[in-house]
Amino acid sequence: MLTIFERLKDIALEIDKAIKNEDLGYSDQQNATGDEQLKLDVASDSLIEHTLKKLPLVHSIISEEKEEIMPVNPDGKYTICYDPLDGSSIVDVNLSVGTIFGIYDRGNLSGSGLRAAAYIVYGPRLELVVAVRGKAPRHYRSGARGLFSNRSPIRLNEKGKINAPGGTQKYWTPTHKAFIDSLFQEGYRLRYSGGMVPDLHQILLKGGGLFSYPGTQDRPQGKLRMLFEALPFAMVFESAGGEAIDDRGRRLLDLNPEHPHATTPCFFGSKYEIGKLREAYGV
Ligand code: FDP
Repeated sequence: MLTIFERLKDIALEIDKAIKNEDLGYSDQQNATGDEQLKLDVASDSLIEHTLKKLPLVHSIISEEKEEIMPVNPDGKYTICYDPLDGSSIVDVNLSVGTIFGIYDRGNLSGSGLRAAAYIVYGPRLELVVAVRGKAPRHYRSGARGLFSNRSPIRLNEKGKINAPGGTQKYWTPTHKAFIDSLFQEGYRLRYSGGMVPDLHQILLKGGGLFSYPGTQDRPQGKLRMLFEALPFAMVFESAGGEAIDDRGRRLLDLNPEHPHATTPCFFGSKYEIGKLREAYGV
């Protein structure tokens, strides 16, 4: 696993360079779900693919940008699912974006098969967070002490102060709207950039809070993809002492996606906020 994490640092540096220096416009391609792709999406995707394909441990890879699973090495142990550039709708306005990785046992693309998770934040500084089952996530940041100096592990407090509510508000259910309002009434502050990686990263580093992307009238199964987004972050939150559940109160890490691009309503937070959510939703 350490070999894989080392390569993620190389990937972080290369994509960061591309974000800072290359064309931010659209390509003439669409991804697996029909979204227009940025040139940066395409470039990040192929960079990650080429880097991961060189690792003997990797059995196969799946990109959020592609439909198919790509075989790499028949003797490899892991299938790596990745979202090469999450938050691409805000990269043109110079907000932070990220890359997410879920490292699964080969042949077991589900919460129980997830062995490790990682994400990169491309912000004013370059950051990498890695989590393996049962250990507090480790956080690396570029800076004076080195490109990725080791920092203290991430631990969430019992209760936070941030509320990051995703999804189109006019399509929220009355239950969800009442719940989000109740957090604001309690004094929670709105922090939502529209990029899953920086929004969740902020909650993790500031000690807690809630990020929600519920099922809505227009998207009953939510927007965020299980293999590439929701499950990797569920592992990071649980390893940091928080929780990650769906709208039926199930741990995200207990879910089995029906297909690689399946989405799920999802909620990530510290214990207190997830407890409040369970009460409000009755789950
Ligand atoms: P984007 O479409 O820009 O790639 O992955 C999807 C995502 O961004 C997340 O990063 C983000 O949290 C979410 O969509 C934002 O969706 P809304 O605009 O519906 O809030």
